[in-house]
Parts: sequence; structure tokens; C-alpha cells
Amino acid sequence: ATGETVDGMPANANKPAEYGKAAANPPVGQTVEPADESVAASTLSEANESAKTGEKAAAGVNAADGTLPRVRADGSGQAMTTNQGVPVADNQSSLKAGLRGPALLKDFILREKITHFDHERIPERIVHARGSAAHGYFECHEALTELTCASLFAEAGKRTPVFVRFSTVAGERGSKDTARDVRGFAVKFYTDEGNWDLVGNNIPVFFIQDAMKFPDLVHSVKPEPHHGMPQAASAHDTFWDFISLMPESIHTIMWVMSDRGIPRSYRMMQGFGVHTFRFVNAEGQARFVKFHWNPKQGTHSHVWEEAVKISGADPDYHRRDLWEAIEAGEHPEWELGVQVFDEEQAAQFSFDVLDATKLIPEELVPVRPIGRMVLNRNPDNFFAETEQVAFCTAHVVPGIDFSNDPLLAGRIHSYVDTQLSRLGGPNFHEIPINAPLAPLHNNQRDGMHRQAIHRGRVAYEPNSLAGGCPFQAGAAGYVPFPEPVSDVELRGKPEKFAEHYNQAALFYESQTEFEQRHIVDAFSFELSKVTVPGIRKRTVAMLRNVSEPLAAAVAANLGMEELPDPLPKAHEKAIKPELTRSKHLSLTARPGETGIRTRKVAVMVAPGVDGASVDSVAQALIAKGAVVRLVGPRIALIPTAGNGHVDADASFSNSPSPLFDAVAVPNGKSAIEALCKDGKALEFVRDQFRHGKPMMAIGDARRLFEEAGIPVDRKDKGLVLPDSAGSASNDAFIKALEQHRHPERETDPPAV
Ligand code: HDD
Repeated sequence: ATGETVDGMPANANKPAEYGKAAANPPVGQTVEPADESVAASTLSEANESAKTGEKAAAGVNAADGTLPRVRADGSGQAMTTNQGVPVADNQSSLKAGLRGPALLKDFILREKITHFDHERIPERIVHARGSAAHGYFECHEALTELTCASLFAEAGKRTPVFVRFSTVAGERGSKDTARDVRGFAVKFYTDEGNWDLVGNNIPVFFIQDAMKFPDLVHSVKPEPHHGMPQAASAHDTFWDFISLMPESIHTIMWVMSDRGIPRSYRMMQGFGVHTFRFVNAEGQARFVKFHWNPKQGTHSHVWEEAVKISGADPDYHRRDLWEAIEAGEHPEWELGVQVFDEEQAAQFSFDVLDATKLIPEELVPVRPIGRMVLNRNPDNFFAETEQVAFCTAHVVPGIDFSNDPLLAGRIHSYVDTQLSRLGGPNFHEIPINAPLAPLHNNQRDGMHRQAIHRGRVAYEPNSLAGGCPFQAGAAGYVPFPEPVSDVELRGKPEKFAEHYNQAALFYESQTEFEQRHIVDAFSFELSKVTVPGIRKRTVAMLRNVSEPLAAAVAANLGMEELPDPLPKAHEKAIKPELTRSKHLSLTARPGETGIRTRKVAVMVAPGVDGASVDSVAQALIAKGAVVRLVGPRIALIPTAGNGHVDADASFSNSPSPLFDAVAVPNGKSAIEALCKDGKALEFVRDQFRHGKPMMAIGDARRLFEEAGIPVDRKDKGLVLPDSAGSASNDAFIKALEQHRHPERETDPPAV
């Protein structure tokens, strides 16, 4: 039935039939062919690009070509049914004795619907609850058979499907994306010899050395248990109490307090396997290996105030950024690199390679690129895929093995265990997103929610009744590296684990001046939220072992009159590090290869704007792959100075400054006059300036900057102020945007 419409959108023509006598004969549900044919068929399939979805998945490169299509569901053109497949006649009212009568218990349709709804949620992850994911593939650069027999590295050009989930750690499932935090970087490789999960972070080191301390660490950072605050934040007493009593955490803390803790995008961060793993080749020879993901998009971050404002303007900022980039065909890409070294080399280092609070400086062991990962398809369904995906460090494949890192050892148990309670039983491997592409056969049976229907009478091995099948694979199977073990049982740590400060200092000394300033600010902010003075003091005492200037600056910001004595060290003799500065640890070391692609630029418009200058800037930016939004006082068609219009698709209220990487304000006398009187426009450009963004004002627009108090006469490569629109000024603006940010304008207090 075609109903009445409002501007082409169907009204609910069946609505009157829900009331009075008409209710006894519910009409067939209204279906309306969408006016736009491209949305007509499915709302789910890859064939229909407008409804979900980016490109059609390329054959052979997506997990979707394996286990997912059989479970994809699509209701287009179908009548509604219950979960038992019974057609539902009326989905509006419960079954009652009379129109005004009591509801009846026998209404199995209401009951099924509400019961299912009541059970829709599953427990959120205890850590990394908030995350976003995408499908893609890994492509091997060259055969690595000399190093590992892992099948995904067997030949040049080999592609293996992946599903990757990025996350914050501390916040709950509905928390904001731009909290200061470590980011999870978990990759599931669906290899042809089973699933390999590389469950890493965007920071190459971890807070603690032994899994024994993980529950303590997480309890300290999560909202305090008596009042449930703060959400998605480490700036509180319990966290810093724990940290300042656990000096092994200082190296990781330095990374989290740096700009790494507030990335611009999931697409613009590195990933690390953190632990030392092993590569094992077909001859059984093993080498140690550390895994690195380096983004082609470069490594970029927010500034703190911007991150804070974004969390109000768009708490889904990173989720949206990843989704939109993939929808737009801007598929993010990372290079996988490895640091490969052997036991003898490891023994020479001043630190222990089994200690997850230490990295291996790239000067000591260079990173060798071995492949690339491309994320090219968004999930169909957030819950089915992103929420139900189960990463486990225990999921390794032949050719990949563990080291004796005690943190890793604990993780091998923890992940499987948590999936049991989160996903409700031992069959979580059958959930489509978790199912391997490699066929699986064993004698494990039954359990909650079993999907497989095992045939035959035999569920044991050895057997003769099934011809001995499934038989054990022997040397073709997963054979652990035969590391010799002979020692006494004890609790304790190796000597080298006792040195906590060398690499924290290495990290700090390797940062640029502005990055160091941000670290000082981050410590100052976090500790200012701590209410117990003793905890602040103890943290500053710890910082004195990293850098005296850092400790002094933080102490000054906290109004501490005297510096506390440095925290006593756990080891007696100083251990000399191999190096005190590395050129690989600053974010500026990786500007990326994609220029201004996907960068979001606001072009500010108001009635009377010069249409030609809008076009000139917008076209130049779009040609370079930037995302341009025309931002005005409200979403509307805005008359230009001539007789034309421009379409403002964003407003100062719905898209404030922190959501943009740069702003361009076109010429236009009356437009600028209006903007100079608009507090939101003034706030917009002030924020852009404060957050170090590239800014262009064309002709009259310079007045808006002046009105906002922006020091337009300063020497600043990020301020482009041409008299009129044109290719030279567009090029200068694009160049400023390629630098992403202009931190040299930061002052304390800020100039505007
Ligand atoms: Fe963990 C989730 C990364 C130490 C126990 N962890 C989780 C996720 C990531 C990491 C990325 C989210 C996976 C997803 O997207 O579903 N965790 C790390 C890294 C660590 C680390 C890089 C140190 C090098 N984790 C760690 C330890 C333990 C855990 C020491 C426990 C002994 N982690 C868990 C967990 C989680 C988890 C409780 C929560 C949800 C899940 O596993 O699936 O088991």
C-alpha cells in the first residue's frame, strides 16, 4: 500500500487502523519502494552502496568471503515473523481482553519480543570496552620462510583477511573517544592455518611487568568504586596512588602523558605487539621478534584542550573518522615491520627483552618492513562484529610463538577466560566474526549455543570406528619451540627488570620542545585533579629520576614550593643505557605519505560571502583529497555577494571548531561584518588559533581574525592572509595544512 507522503517520505498510512473496531482486522503492513532506486533492494548487501557502505568487497581479501555471508540477514521485501518464523499480523498492540482490557499472558508474540529485548546486552569488556573495527587484508611483501613458517608470510603478495579493532582502555562502552588513554590495536588474521590474534596497543610498552599486577592496575584507573567517578579518565587519586607506588610504570606513563595519549585518529597511530614474541621456521629455528605497525597516514595527535572539547561536540569522533574514511574509499594503511634478534644479542642489552616496560631502540635493532595492512570495509553490524569479536593472545599459528615475558604468560590465560563470561560459553569461536577460515575438526562437543552439527558416533581419539579421524597433524601441526627449562620454582623478577628510569628518560629526551611542553602540561593537569598532596609529591619524586627540568616544571605548576627527594631506586648500581636519545620516538618522526587527504577543513560562510573565493579554496582543497564543509551560522542556503547561493551543510553549533583540522574564511564584506558580531564565529577562529591549526583569511576576512584578537602580524606559517583568493594563497594554505599543526604559537597563558 502506498501511503500519504510528506515530501516523498512515506507517512504511516496504517496508523488509523490501530484504534477502535478497525483494530480487529490489521491491514497488511505498509511497504513503499524508496524513490531513489539505488536504495530500493537491500539495506545490507555490498551491491547497495548507498545504504551502508563503501566499496564492494574485493574477491578473496575479506573475511566476509569466508564465514560471514551465510549469516547475513536482510528483511527487504519480507513480511515480519517471530523468531520461530511465524508471520506477525500486528506489531502495534499487545493482546488484550477488549480494547481497554487487561493484557493477556498468552501473548507469546509480545513475550518473545520483550524477552529478546531484555537480553540484548552482553557484559562489556572489562578493559577496552569502547572500540571500533573494520575489515581488510594483510599483504606480505616477500617470502619470510627463512624466519618463520607462518603461512601468511609464505610468499610475496599473499593476502590474508583481517579484522581490526581499535579501542580506548579505561572508559566504558558508551564513553568518549578522545580521552587521554592508551589505544588498543588488535588484529585478527584469518590465516589459512588458523586465526592469529596480534593484540597490541598504540604504545610499545606496558605499565607493569607481571600479569599478577593487572587487576590492581585496572582497578586503580577505572572509576573509583565508591562513587563511580571519573569516567574514561586517569586524572584521579587511585590511579596516581598506584602509579607512584609502582615505578616500573613510569616509562609507559611518559608515553600516555605525551601526545600519543590523545591521537588525532585511529588511522594516525602506530601499533605495537609490545611483547617479545618468537618467529619459528620450518627447521624449528627460532628468533625473537617485536611487531610494529606504522601508519601511512603519519602519526598525529590532538592538543589536550581540543580533545576535551571534542568529547562534548562528538564523543564518537574516532569511530566516525574511521567509518567515514573507509566509506569515502580512503582506506587506511599500515606497514607491518619487525625487529628480529637472537638470544645472544638480547643478552647484551642493558635491559631485559622479557620486560614489557622496555622497548628495543630502533638504533639497536632496525625495523624491517614485511607487509602492509589495508582496511577497506566497514562492518555490517556493530554488535555482531565489533562487539562480539574475541581477541585472544593464545591464538597463534605455526611459525609464531611466545617468549617467557611474564606479562604475556598471564594474558594467554586471561583473554580466553574473559570471552567465556562475555560471550556466554566455550563456543565463542563459532560466532561468525570469530570463526576461522581454516576448516576445524576436533572432538570437542556440545556446550551452550553449539552451532556445528557433528555427524557420526565417534568423539574421541584414538579411535578405529572413524578410521582414526580426525588424526593428529604431527610435524605439520603447531609444535611449540622446545625452549630448555630447568630452574627452581619461585616468585620474583630478573635483576635487569629493576631498572625503571633509563627508557623513560630516553623517551622524554627524544621529544621535540613542544612535545615536552605537552608532557609537562599533561602531568600538571592530571596531578592537579589528585586531591591527596602526598600522591602528587610521590609522583614528582618519581619524575626527578626521569628529568629534573620535567619534575621542576610540574612541581611549579602544582604550586609545590620544594621539590621532594627523588624516589629511591630498586637497584643499587646505575645501569648505563645504550643511548639517551633516539630519532624514532617523536611523533614528528612520521609525517606520513598522504598529505592533506581526509583532513577536515571548515570554509566559513555567511550571507554576502564571495562565492568565487569559496569555490577557489574549496576546489583546491578537494583536489588534494581534503574533506571540505561549508560552516555557517545555521545550515541553510546562504546567498552570496552576487546572485548565487552556497549550501552551508554545517553550523557553528553542530560542528564547532575542534572538529576541523583547519579553517578558511573567504572574502565578502557583509559576510565578515556579520561574522565579526557573531560570538560563535569568533570563538571558532580563536579555537583554531589556540589549537595550532592552519588558518586562512581572504581579503576582508582578516578583520574577523583581528576582531577575535588573533595576532595577525606575527610570523606564523600557519596563518595565510592573502588579499584575494587565488592559486598562490591556496598553495600556501595547503602547505600549512600539510604540516598539520603549528605548535610554535602556543604560549602560557594562551594569546587568545
Ligand atoms: Fe589486554 C583486552 C591489549 C595486557 C587482559 N587488551 C585487550 C584489548 C587490547 C589489549 C587491544 C582489546 C581487544 C579487543 O579489541 O577486543 N592488553 C593489551 C596489551 C597488553 C595487555 C597490549 C600488554 C602488553 N591484558 C593485559 C594483561 C591482561 C589483559 C596483562 C591480564 C592478565 N585485555 C585483557 C582482558 C581483555 C583485554 C581482560 C578485556 C576484553 C578482552 O580481553 O577480550 O582479558
